Amino acid sequence: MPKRAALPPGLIVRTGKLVWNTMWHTMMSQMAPRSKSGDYVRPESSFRSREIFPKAGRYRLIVGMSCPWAHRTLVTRALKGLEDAIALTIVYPSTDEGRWLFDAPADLPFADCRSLPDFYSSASPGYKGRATVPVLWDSVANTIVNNESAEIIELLNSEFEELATGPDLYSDSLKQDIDALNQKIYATVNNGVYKCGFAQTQAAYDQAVTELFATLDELDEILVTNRYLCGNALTLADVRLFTTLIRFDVAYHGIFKCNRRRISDYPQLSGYLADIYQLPGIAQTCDINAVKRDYFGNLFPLNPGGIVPIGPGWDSLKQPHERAAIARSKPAQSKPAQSKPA
Ligand SMILES: N[C@@H](CCC(=O)N[C@@H](CS)C(=O)NCC(=O)O)C(=O)O
Repeated sequence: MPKRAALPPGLIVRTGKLVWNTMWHTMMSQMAPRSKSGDYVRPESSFRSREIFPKAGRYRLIVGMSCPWAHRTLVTRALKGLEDAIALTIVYPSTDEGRWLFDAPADLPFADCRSLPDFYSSASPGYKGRATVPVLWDSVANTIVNNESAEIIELLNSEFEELATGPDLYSDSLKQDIDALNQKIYATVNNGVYKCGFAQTQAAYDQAVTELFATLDELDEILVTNRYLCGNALTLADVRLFTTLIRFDVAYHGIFKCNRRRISDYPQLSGYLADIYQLPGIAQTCDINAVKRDYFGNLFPLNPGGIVPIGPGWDSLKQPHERAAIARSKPAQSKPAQSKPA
């Protein structure tokens, strides 16, 4: 048989790059809208009501277990002791449709909804935005109350007082400190990890990764003297940081290239993470298999082979930590970070 002439390697590489880059940028802009300079820009949430009629069984949270924004609401629900008062529906990502799917929609009003986008359109006909988790659903008014995690956790903290057993996580005396920290942590850490992972230019990645680790370094410093970010009491600022930190070594370090250091390399942040993980009810809100499966298995443009890496696990979070000693030995100090624009 005559041998067929091999294609020149240069041609294969150039064609492969052209096809892949075109596909990659198209898929990335679907998954992660970006600015002209290639920075990831998270879309605004659409449902922003703050009207709550606190009654056990009236409200339901819809969450995906891998999502750090939804996880904030689960952690707050647990810290406030609202598990029995506020129901839960878990959705799962479809592997090839880029949307959340219901496993058993029967406990929701639109029983024929298979996916979260269907649910959003049934709840709000004509809705054109993204169908994101978390969702706070009002089963009496049959409406989506709010789909912005930052606001849902404030509502869970303050509007369910008659039903809640947990402490105030956003007290008036700490509000200013909490807000200042939140602003910086949102821009550079919570959303910062996504800015690293979804960057479409080297410059956008370089900036995001530099800001991310600058903030982590600063937070580690604060935690030398403070058990929690604002002192000895846990607040919503900790809730918001926790759900990013717990995914960091397992997912963001690899898939989002946040790899200057791991959280387990930070002397304070590592113990702080274990401290919060070990608080009553919190470990039950954490699902490492969902985190690995969804980040590595479902963000196709970032991991086309879908291979899920073996490590690391969360065993270190179950080990004893010394954080309580900080509260005993030192007066609480609040050191709000200087806020910078995103
Ligand atoms: N601003 C929202 C963001 C929530 C968000 O981006 N959730 C992601 C999962 S981690 C989602 O549901 N994405 C589906 C989509 O964008 O279509 C919040 O904090 O509540």
